[in-house]
Amino acid sequence: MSLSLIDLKRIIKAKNPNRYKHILGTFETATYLAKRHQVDEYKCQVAALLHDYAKNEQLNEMQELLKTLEPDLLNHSIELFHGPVGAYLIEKRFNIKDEDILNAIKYHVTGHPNMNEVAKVVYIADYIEPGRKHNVSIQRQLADISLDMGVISCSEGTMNFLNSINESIHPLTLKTYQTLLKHVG
Ligand code: DGI
Ligand code: FE
Ligand code: FE
Ligand code: FE
Repeated sequence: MSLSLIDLKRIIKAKNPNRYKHILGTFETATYLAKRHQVDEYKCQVAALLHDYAKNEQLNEMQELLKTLEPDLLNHSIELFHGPVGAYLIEKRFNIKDEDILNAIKYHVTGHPNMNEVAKVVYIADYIEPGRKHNVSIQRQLADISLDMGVISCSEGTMNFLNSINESIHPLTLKTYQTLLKHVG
């Protein structure tokens, strides 16, 4: 892969100026977690920089893409759209074929029961990066000990939040939580 992190940062800053601080925070946290848990640092960094790439895409354009990519998602919250749409656009526009990177982006909102270590790093980093206003100290502590426990705690936090605002939980969010909980036993 030939994309440098510096080029990627420039591209992302121009495309998502209002999200850039959050994206840099996610990048720094992903770098830290990758080192800490010996996960491929470059893949985590690229996925972290690109994870919210589709966040400011037009809703109707995302819906149009999802009709072929993932029609079932159209029955769920629009908040979930930018994961799969982002992965699709990144493959097309940057010619990134690495499945670890693409899956980390695709599943960064809901998680996935079979997510690998790169996806876990990005999922957690997105939730605990320094700019997050809500209390994430438990998630930070657990992610330091184990990526599985970090994911469990982040998905639990997300589900609590969704319950508090009466928002429905996507099956993948629940399945991620349940499956990883079984793993750590
Ligand atoms: O894009 P970000 O704001 O950085 O964070 P994100 O992509 O992790 O989450 C975006 C939103 O999606 C957040 O407000 C919570 C929401 N979300 C996460 N999982 C679910 C969900 N919304 C619903 N309805 N169901 C879910 O399972
Ligand atoms: Fe996101
Ligand atoms: Fe998230
Ligand atoms: Fe994010």
